[in-house]
Amino acid sequence: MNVYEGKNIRNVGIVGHGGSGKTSLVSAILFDTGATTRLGRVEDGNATTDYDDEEIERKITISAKLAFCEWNKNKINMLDTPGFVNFIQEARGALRVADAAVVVVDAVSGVMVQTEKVWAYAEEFGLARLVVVNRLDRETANFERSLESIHQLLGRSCVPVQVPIGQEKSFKGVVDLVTMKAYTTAGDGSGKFTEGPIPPDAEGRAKEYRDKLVESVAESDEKLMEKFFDSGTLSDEELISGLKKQVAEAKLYPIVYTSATANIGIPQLLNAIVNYLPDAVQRGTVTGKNHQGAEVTRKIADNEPFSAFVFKTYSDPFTGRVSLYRVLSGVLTADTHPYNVNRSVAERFAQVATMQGKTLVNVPKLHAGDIGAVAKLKETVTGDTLTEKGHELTYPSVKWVQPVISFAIEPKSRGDEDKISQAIHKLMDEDLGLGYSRESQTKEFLLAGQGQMHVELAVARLKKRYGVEVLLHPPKVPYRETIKGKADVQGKHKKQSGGHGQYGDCKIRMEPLPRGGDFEFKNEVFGGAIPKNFIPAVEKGIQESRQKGVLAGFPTVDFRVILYDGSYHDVDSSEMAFKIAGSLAFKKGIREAKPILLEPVMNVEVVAPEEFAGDLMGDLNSRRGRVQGMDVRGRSTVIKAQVPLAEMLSYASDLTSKTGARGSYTMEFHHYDEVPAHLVDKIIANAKAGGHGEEEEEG
Ligand SMILES: Nc1nc2c(ncn2[C@@H]2O[C@H](COP(=O)(O)OP(=O)(O)OP(=O)(O)O)[C@@H](O)[C@H]2O)c(=O)[nH]1
Ligand SMILES: [Mg+2]
Repeated sequence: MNVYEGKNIRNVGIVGHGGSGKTSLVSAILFDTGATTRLGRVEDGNATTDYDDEEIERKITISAKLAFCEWNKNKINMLDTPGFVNFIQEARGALRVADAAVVVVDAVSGVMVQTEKVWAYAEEFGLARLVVVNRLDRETANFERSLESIHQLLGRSCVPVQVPIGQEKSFKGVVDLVTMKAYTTAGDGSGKFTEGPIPPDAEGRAKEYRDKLVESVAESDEKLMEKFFDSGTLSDEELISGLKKQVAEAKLYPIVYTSATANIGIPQLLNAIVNYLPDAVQRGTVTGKNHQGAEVTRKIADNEPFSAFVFKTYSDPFTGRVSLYRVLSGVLTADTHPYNVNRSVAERFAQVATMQGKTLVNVPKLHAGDIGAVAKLKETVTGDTLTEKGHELTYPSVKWVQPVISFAIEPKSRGDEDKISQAIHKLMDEDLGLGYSRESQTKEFLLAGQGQMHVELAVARLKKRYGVEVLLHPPKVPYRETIKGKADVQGKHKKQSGGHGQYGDCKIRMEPLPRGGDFEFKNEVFGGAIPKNFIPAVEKGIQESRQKGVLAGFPTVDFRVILYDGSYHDVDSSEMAFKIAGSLAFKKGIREAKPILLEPVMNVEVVAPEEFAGDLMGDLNSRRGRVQGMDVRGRSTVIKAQVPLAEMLSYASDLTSKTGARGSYTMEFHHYDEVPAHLVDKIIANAKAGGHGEEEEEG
């Protein structure tokens, strides 16, 4: 393995919708550049970057992986990322450290939901982008249609720098619109190709798109524009340098065409990466913070003190704990003594290395801009900064989105709670999209993640790695109780037989508040019927008892209490006695005021290919959902609906099986609504069986 300086390194995040062929492209690249001797295949479980058991079993990428190749005296670091919605945050994490995004689009289905999402991530980080239209060998793959979808959803700044020669079964190469030469593959999967004149059947299209390319490049630069108007064209040098500049500035996004599994167009893709995408030092500087929290910039250069950002740590069955980092300044050698600024500890590097899929590859040194790997660091976790001692700074960690779905977990064997919590926290160190908490109302432990598969995977890993087994339950729905009518009641607590007695007496009115009104307490006692110092005790009694409603033990909300009268005893009255009186009045009053159950209703947005729209709307209706609208986004349909949470608990897996994993959804809380009468008894019975229900009455 040669050593490369930053100007000869490209760091690319390979991102795109699930199944567009990212992992297969990495395999083809590694094979064509001689890094592997066999073309790895996702199907056969031997793709270099899909090596985890769970990935091989599911045939999808679950976490971002590093691989690298050497091409035309440059090194390309590739971060292969997942496209499946549950793991899409991994793509964002990878783009955080990449200099460019290679956005893979399926030639058959065009731009899909996750394509748009990763595009937005690249936008957020201001990254250069190269669009790869892959799977062009497939039936119904189509050059024009895929371009239309790209233009419609990613914008008109995406411009072909190639046109394909043939498509579907007859796809056999590409015409480069800069050199205006044809690159035709041998057709045996070897990746070998011949350079030659443009075949007659591709000539018309090549000329048309060459003109469009020249125009696009000229349009975005004043000087080139002038030249273009004067002479009607640009020289090849002007075209290349103009293109390069505008790609680096994220103003133009070149499009290339491939088939990963048939190994077509791969060397030309590599040329595009090396020729057009920015190198590892091109952005010049990075910004971090010093000990005082002030911003400091550091040059991405070899002659600066060493610093690196750890963008991922994970446990690997082969090497143990692995940390991936990007060297942002200085040169890392065996003599460097890295210091973890976030944890304030020195870390010992067992090796200077990089990662080829699951294999650690030692290198003599890593220059500023390069990406490396190290095994078995003791303290370092994702998001930490390593520097030379005396030159400390921290780089901003990437923020992960909140989990979207949570499940109640229960240890299989009692007494495992502590072990489970420790193991979960270890998982969370490497997976920032997980969450763990205790629900205060139901007292359940909740494991939260980006989707059902994400949470199930975490449970599988708990067992495999840490030997702890948990049962996964859907979380309990946080129902509420409220009243529909009014009440006027008395709560009297009196015990005056022998010794010090107890006496508290209050009269209250109750009335409903609008949804979201929670609770109000009004004091209208006149003339000292209840002494002032006991009035807060009445309110406290009501506050405490409303936490467990009278129907099924859910918190009671959206009502007002007006305390208007009562009586007291000079000796026997106490705060405690008035608290109990308040609680008695509450329970009596609620029963009189027509108590009802409320359930959370969610805003749900489902995205799926249009052929599923009818079926999915019917399904949402059968879940008591109210469909509020339908939209078309590319070739996908977006359905918006409001659905009770109780009906959505198994939606993730139902949607996957209904759409063959091509649908996805998001869901967030919207409002509480009354539970329909025919469901009330069942919910009350369930709640009581599950330990909810009324408490013993005091006093
Ligand atoms: N015909 C054809 N099939 C392809 C091509 N590229 C990938 N595939 C197949 O498409 C499927 C998905 O490919 P992957 O490489 O796993 O896709 P991915 O983008 O890595 O998927 P995720 O990791 O789940 O996001 C596999 O069955 C591949 O064999 C291609 O160019 N042509
Ligand atoms: Mg993959």
